Amino acid sequence: MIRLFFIVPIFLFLLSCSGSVMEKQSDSGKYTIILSHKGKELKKGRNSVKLRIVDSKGVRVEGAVVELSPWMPDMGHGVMLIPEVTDLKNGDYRIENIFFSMEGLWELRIKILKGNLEESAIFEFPDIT
Ligand SMILES: [Cu+2]
Repeated sequence: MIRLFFIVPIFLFLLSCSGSVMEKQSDSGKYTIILSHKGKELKKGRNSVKLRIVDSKGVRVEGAVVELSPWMPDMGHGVMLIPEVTDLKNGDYRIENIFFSMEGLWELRIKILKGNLEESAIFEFPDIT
């Protein structure tokens, strides 16, 4: 029983180290966005991620309109391909066809629209290869 108290934190720590789970507050702090993906890192080419969106009370944000766009800040460009968003319900959203066209620093710029609230967040990926 005691062993679980050690194993669970170590597991979560390893998970966050491998880059497969990232967490960000939206600009106003109203939402927390948890981004996860399979495998260790996002790569040049097409990628998929899952977003979980929760509000400040920890309630999952269901039925939002989620938009995501890859952006390369150093060169001031995005990509032509528009990522595909699927609402998985329960505050989870799957995003496919996230295309990084070249190596380097990329941002994933996220917009979340629900009711008359528009929140945004940026996840950074410094070393896409
Ligand atoms: Cu570029």
